[in-house]
Amino acid sequence: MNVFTLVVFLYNVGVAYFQQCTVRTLRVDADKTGARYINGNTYITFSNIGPNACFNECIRRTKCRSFSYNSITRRCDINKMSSNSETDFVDETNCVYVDMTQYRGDSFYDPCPGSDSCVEGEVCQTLKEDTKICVKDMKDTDFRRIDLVVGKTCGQSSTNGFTCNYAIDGNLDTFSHTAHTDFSDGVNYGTSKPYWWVDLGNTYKVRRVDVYNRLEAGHRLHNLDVTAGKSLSVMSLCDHYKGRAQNGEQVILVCMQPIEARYVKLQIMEENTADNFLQLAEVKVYE
Ligand SMILES: [Ca+2]
Repeated sequence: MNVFTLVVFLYNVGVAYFQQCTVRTLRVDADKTGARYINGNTYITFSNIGPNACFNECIRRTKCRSFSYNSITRRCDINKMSSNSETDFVDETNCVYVDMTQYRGDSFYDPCPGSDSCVEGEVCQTLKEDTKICVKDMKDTDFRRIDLVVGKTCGQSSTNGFTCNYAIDGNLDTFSHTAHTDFSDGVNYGTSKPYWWVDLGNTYKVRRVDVYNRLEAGHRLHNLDVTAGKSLSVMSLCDHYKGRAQNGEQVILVCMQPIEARYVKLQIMEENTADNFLQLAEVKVYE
């Protein structure tokens, strides 16, 4: 059997389009299983991210031609080349290889079709209005994490059982949880666009925010604005996440440009939809 014609279900990316009560699910298939691509000129490795985050990190970089993903170690290698030569692979259990050629330029998969829009060393970002921009690519080691611990001042639009602190307690099993204006308990929970914010305690040049999604009902994370600023009344857009996310997904949001900020805020920008809760397992902020 030719392994390259073997279609193996890899994962649902979790992007669901609701159109006239029908749901279209984005689906990606592995081109090779049980193997890792070793000659692809890997230029970024991401640690501890989900498979759809790995897909997204690749598709957003126009020079990314393939990726290898290990579902146990959660290691994601994105590569400048693709291959169908057996000698370019080594056996690795729980690892899949995906050739991006088939997805590149297809607007259903590719947020920034038009492969010449960004050059090597840049990442394509899609703004809310579907405007595309190219920003400088950054590696994990280019960022420094700002300490966020329980005790930092935080807030959220409303609370359904779990306060804002659960998003900065260092435990991926706990999560903050807003309520919803459509709750039938008669309580006014304020805005129908739920939000969460944290006071970093000092001013930093915020450049990246990682959102770790709740392990259940992960689809609720979508249409998310990440903003930062010196006060909650003067915030600038860092990045926007369309979603929807998967359970437990780590969503990496790199700011279009560094933002001098003491506050970071996350807000779902959609009103009056059912199931409109903001629930955050962890939030990590980087400068
Ligand atoms: Ca937590």
